[in-house]
Amino acid sequence: MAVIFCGAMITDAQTIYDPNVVPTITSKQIKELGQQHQKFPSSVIVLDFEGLGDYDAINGFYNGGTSGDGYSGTNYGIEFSVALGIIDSDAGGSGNFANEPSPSTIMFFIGASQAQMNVAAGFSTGFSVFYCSSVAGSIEVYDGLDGTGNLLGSVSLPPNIGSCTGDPNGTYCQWDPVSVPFSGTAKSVVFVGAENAIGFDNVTFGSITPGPTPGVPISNWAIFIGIFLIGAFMVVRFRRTLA
Ligand SMILES: [Ca+2]
Ligand SMILES: [Ca+2]
Ligand SMILES: [Ca+2]
Repeated sequence: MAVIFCGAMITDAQTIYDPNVVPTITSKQIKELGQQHQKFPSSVIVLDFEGLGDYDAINGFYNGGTSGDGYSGTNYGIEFSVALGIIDSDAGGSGNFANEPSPSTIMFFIGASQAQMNVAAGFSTGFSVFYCSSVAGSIEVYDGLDGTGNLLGSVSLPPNIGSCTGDPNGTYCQWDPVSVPFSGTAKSVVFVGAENAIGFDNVTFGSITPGPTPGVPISNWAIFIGIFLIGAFMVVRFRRTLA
């Protein structure tokens, strides 16, 4: 009996959705998460999944519609199927993860071994995302909707669950960036893995570099360098004036 009990505990600990956690996050708090959008460059679209509910079917959240729980995000013309949003248990949800690239919501799937994303208007250049997985997975990009047509590009995703810690709880704690460069126009992306065992965040279009993680103040550095250059220019001008 003890062995079976121990095995069950390990299994629970290694899934993204933890059924033993009772979510406490309120609808108001979920909407506030959605309003705290990361500052991404306007030339790229980043789906950070913030504003989705806990264990919430994404559906038309990014397509002018609603998620399963009735939330709405920006209308990017992107429709998801099978995929769910889930919120970190440290933020009041039921997600067993940490260090997610944009707190506190990620995308995962359950009840199937893959999830899909359709972009009816098509997209080009490339596609990138952060992932964390306890199983081998892959991402496939197709030129037809629903994973049909020609395979334009793919990337395999080795397990990377690691033995890290963070924020302060969560087994799925290591997030690696991957990109799928391709030529042509893509209309769907298929996320392949195993149910409840692979998570994604910061799905980024128009760039092969996924949206920056929090705590990387790229814009601050740009401001700092700008101030330095202006200061150096003024010193040079001042010295010339004296001369
Ligand atoms: Ca977190
Ligand atoms: Ca956590
Ligand atoms: Ca996120």
